[in-house]
Amino acid sequence: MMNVQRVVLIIIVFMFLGASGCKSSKKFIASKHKAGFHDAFITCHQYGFKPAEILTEEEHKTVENLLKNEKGIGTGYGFWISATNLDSKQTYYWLNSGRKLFYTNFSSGQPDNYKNNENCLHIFQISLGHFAWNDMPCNSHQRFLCQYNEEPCSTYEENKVSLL
Ligand SMILES: [Ca+2]
Repeated sequence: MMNVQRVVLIIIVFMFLGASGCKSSKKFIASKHKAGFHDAFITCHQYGFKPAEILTEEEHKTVENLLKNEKGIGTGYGFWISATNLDSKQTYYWLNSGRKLFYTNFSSGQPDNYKNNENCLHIFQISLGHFAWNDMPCNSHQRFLCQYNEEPCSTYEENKVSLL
């Protein structure tokens, strides 16, 4: 009987945790300051985040909604995402996971490797509220995106977000 009560209690606790939404979910944040591609992503790690990887159309829309609310960004304004083709095969991959790009959302005519000097990707505003990807020189200074898994039962990440 004691064991049955214990099992019921455990089930109730798990139901409560599930109902309260204590599941991690991927979140994106935009830096306030600008940096070169590699410095940008070192900064993500230094703050306990990971470089942002946009893996699906849904995630692209999530980023778009985040950036729409950024003040003072005009057409052409960009944020580093963590893809580069600085590898021996010159194929684009995500810096953090090493995965090749499957989903992409390039602007028309991009990537063009302009002047044979563009090996890092950013997302930029092509028209009001709409964003697309483009390759840029890795040493150009841009704002950048990091990601983290939100743990709704903790305020730790929210506290860090204000520092970036
Ligand atoms: Ca380009």
